[in-house]
Amino acid sequence: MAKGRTNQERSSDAASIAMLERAEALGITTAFQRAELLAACPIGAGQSGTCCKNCYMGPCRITKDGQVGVCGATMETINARNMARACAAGSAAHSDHGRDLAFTLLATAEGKAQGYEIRDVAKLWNVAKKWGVATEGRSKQDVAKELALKGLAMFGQQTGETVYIKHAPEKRQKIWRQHGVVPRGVDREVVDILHRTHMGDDQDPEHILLGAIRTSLADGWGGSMLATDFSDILFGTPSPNVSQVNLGVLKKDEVNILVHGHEPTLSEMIVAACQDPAMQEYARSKGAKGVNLAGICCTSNEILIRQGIPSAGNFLNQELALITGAVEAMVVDVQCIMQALPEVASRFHTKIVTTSPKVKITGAMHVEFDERKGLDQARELVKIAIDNFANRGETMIPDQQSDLVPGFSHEYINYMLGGTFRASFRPLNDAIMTGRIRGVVADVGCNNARTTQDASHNFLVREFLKNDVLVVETGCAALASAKMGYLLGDAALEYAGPGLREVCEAVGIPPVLHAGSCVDNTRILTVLTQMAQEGGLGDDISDIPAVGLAPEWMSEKAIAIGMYCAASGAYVIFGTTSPLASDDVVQKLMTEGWEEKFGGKMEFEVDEKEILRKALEHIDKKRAALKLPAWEPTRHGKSGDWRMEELFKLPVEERLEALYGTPVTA
Ligand code: BF8
Repeated sequence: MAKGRTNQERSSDAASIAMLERAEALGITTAFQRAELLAACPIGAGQSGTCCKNCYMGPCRITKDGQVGVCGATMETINARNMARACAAGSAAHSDHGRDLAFTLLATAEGKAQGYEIRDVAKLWNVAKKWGVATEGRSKQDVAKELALKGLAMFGQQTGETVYIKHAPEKRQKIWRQHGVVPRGVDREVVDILHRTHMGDDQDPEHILLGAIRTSLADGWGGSMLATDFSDILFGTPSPNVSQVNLGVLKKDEVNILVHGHEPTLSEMIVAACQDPAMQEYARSKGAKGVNLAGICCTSNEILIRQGIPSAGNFLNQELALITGAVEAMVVDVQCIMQALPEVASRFHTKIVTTSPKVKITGAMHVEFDERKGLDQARELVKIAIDNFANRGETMIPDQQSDLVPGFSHEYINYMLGGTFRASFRPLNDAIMTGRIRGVVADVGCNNARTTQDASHNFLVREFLKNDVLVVETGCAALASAKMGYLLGDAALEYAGPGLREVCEAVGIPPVLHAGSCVDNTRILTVLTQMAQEGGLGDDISDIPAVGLAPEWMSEKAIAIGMYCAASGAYVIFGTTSPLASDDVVQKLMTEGWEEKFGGKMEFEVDEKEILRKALEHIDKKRAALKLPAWEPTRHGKSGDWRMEELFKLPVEERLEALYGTPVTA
């Protein structure tokens, strides 16, 4: 990794580059420079071996073939354990987010959560049915209470199968049962992994990885799926809205509040508090024109997809947003929050406020979130920000902001394809079967300070569009595309191949769909399941011409997501770095081994052009296996909006002739 990169090598986003220049001028260090100042440990990162820290006879650094740790642990065992532990941590984080939502749903049902309500009763009824909770003749509070209690019980479920498993395609369920990976409760599975990877336990790499698969499934088809469902019940199922993204959403003359992290619970109350006319008036009394709320990371995605609250950007934008000098308060909850924030904030007037009982950061204020007084707390936080406006110094807000249309929940995708009374995945399946759409790619996951911010996401999205591949996105990947305008029809359709363009114009959707935050990757599982059940594309997720990508990944949650997607039958490719670069054995277990067992696989590939090639090759292989016509770039595209546009460019007499067939005089 190059030392002292240019700002253009650090980020492909113009707003970020402007803030990196300002950071340099002010002598502020950000993650971009820290990644250059601190080289990744080549052994820990997998480039020159591996490292085991699971007992205190070590750490044992294994750098040569045949070398083993003090206990005799091999490279393969150590790598499998490291992968499994990352998966356990990632699953714990995502699923614990789900648990908190179950507690909020319970408190809401009992009338103890101030400001919260059950906003989507239809979703409540639908989810209750999945969970075997009776609805007839019962109040929504009653149903929600039983559902919340069942949800909470699932976390500690000791035996048997968790409830979402039976909603996977039947063939998939059989595969999981055959290989003994059907998960029990997520707490049980996370503990199982921590136990079996403790010194002196499970030492067979294949067996360790099967344990990791089971844990990841407890997250993907458990805690994370619950998080998505319960969030929709409480805050509404997303549907498309128009909003804006990038640092330009900050306002020069208003109090700017940023919410950052992952959970929608407190941030939804902050949305309500900011919209309160009394708060806006209070801001005016302090010399601001109003209060402006925006988000960072997945807390941002949660309120963006549901309430259309603008986003100031993705993971690597968090410090840069503070460097504008225009943020009065950044309120954070859990996950992906850099410890550097209070230090950067100390150069300005910005207050960093931690709110989760699980997260404190030295140098930050702490206002511990309690849903029983959620709205009051949100008002208190907004007031803290407003009172801080007077302390604002010089600001520099980049101009860049782009419109986007987020909010493509699986319910909405189903509806938009079929219509209210005939919601169906038939048109999507048909478009894939005819080859108008070559396949589907889910581009998800993080930014990584060791690569150019957003560059791989955006390169891959453009290339897939050119190849008639429909793209679904979540998390920081979606925000990267949003900054480029790819979540709007026109900008993305400019790249789309003729077949994909035809379908998107007919349905009226952009070819890049923002499906939500990272826990909402479960929406993609649901879409793939429904596509398999619709018919024509096999009868399992593994049959569908689809690939999952995390080209700029960095978090343990990404590992958990990659594993549950692979175990669900998808081909998953991770970019930027490979922790298994020195270990063909474990990489083979996770590719050839898993493909044989689960029909899906997880691979690390650092070259983005290779990611593209491998993904397209896989899509074409799946098309061939389904006996679908091979994709031909010029076969489709004879219809579409462009024909109308050309028509309108004709002189009026030619237009009339084209429209009515015979020469007409205007
Ligand atoms: O959960 S994509 S950097 S913000 S981990 Fe974090 Fe990665 Fe962003 Fe959302 Ni997901």
